Amino acid sequence: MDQRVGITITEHLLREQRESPEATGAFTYLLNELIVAAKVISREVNKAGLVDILGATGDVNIQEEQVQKLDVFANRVIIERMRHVGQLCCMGSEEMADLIEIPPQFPKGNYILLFDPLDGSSNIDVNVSIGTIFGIYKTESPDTDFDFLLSEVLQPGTKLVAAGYFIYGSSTIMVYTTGNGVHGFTLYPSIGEFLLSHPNIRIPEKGKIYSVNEGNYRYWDEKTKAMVEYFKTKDKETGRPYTSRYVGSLVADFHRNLLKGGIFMYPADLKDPKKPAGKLRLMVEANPLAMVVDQAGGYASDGHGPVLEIKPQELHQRIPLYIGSKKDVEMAEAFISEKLTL
Ligand code: AHM
Ligand code: MG
Repeated sequence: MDQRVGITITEHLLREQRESPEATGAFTYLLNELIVAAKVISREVNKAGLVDILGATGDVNIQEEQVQKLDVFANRVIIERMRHVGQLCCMGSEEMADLIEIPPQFPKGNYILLFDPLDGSSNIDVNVSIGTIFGIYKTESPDTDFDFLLSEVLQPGTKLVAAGYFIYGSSTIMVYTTGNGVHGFTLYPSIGEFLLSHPNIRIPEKGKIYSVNEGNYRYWDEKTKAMVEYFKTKDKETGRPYTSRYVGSLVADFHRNLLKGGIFMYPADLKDPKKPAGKLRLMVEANPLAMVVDQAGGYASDGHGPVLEIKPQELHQRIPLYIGSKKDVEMAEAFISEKLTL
């Protein structure tokens, strides 16, 4: 067993900081504050059934989806907690159309925080795991000019300095990477601390699980249909058919496949002409999880190449996503490029 199992997230961050000669402590402070925000959200998620916090507000967000009360709460907690820490030059949230500027009364720093405050919102009301996803970029020269900031935010995932997620499930778990492996921490509610429970996570090279919303089958192109048929087809040698698992919370589906192996996909579909690239967002969902999976030995693709290498065109850009065990994602790519057919 790894000797470090049980150390607190703070100690872990400090150790990483000490190993990086140019570290100033700013980043450690930033992540620590994000962890506090996640603890507040976790507490609220856990008592969601007890108070009048479930259900929709009646508003529709910029993605034209129903806004849930907990979404609004989580978004507010992160923004209010993070805007005064002094390490950020701006933030971007799935729930907000534009970048979130740091108010003039607060100091600014070099980091950019992008987040999906509460992913899997359709599962809030039914006690299924939901989560918070985050990615952190750095800019060399922070500026207050909006256009400048947006151009700094639209960096490919290869430039992420950290990424991860919190999953509010049967326990609350934080998984993160700073480019030095992937580590998971479990929140012990009685002491209010995240303790290292999953050091150096490695995703199996090939899995046995495929995760996709198969209700969209009729909206897929023939290549996508063939790929899913492939995972369902019986073949002893390649370990097929795979098992189907789909919760409908990206964080939960991703986390399971990260630990057990497999592929999660949200392909492009013809369901909504306004969303031809599928549902998931590059900056706040795909890129952070792509960095995590990459650091764990897996792979994330948009069907044509690495997600991390996509140069974003806009803050809320959507992409098709294939993510998980390397061999399974490469198999999906082979179907999309028609190198493989059924
Ligand atoms: P959200 O961020 O508004 O919750 O939407 C993203 C979620 C993902 O968590 C999940 O993978 C996907 O939407 C599920 O979509 P669908 O219900 O179409 O299968
Ligand atoms: Mg989401």
